[in-house]
Amino acid sequence: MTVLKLGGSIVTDKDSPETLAKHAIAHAAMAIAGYVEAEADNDLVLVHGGGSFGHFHASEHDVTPTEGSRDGAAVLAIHEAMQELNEAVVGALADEKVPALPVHPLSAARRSAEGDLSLPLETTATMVEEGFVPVLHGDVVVHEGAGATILSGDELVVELARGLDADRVGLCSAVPGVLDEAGSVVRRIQAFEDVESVLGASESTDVTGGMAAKVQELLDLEMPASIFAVDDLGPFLAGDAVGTRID
Ligand code: IP8
Repeated sequence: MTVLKLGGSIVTDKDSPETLAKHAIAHAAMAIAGYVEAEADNDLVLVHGGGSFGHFHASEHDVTPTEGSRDGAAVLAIHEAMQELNEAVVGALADEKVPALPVHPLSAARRSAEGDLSLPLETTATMVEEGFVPVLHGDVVVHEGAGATILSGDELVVELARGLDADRVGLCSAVPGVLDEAGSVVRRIQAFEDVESVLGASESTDVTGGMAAKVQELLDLEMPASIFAVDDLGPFLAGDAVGTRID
């Protein structure tokens, strides 16, 4: 099984509130359709990030992965923006005949007071077994003692990869991988210290931490993960080594 995240910077224009990156979504949907058609036996679970939908509303209402809100209207605004984005992604996949189905984490997940995420995966697993492609997304999540906080797509990727025993993980991002000081792609990362000095914070509004948080989460995984640009999505799905490999 492959768990693939389409970054918020791929599916939206991150600098303009609630703006879809329609061309990139269509391009990704086409690459995924080619894979699903050619590799019918290889299971796929998709996740997408928030971009200018979720992050815009999260920052409007000061909600982060640790700072929660009990304002129903604020939590709903963030969730509804993500639902709208999810509908666009699922719709583009459906247009390419990918049997994609939406999964909304808010309705099933919870975070404990200690910050631990629990997300029942039976529905997603059965979707996969029955030949569907579940499409989850970064969302708001009820958080014991804090109201609701932000659940990043990266956290979902880690949870899904472990819980569904995936063979590999892909993060399709706006950049061709993790870049070094000279702007070249770092081909392999095995420890955070290898890249600590070059990983800055994300420039656009991104409450969940940008590239440094991604690398840290992926290093904790048991299976290999790759970060690559949308042009490398087809080759990644075909099994090629692309972008930065984190293992
Ligand atoms: O873009 C964040 O997901 P991410 C989702 O994967 C929200 O960090 C609601 C901001």
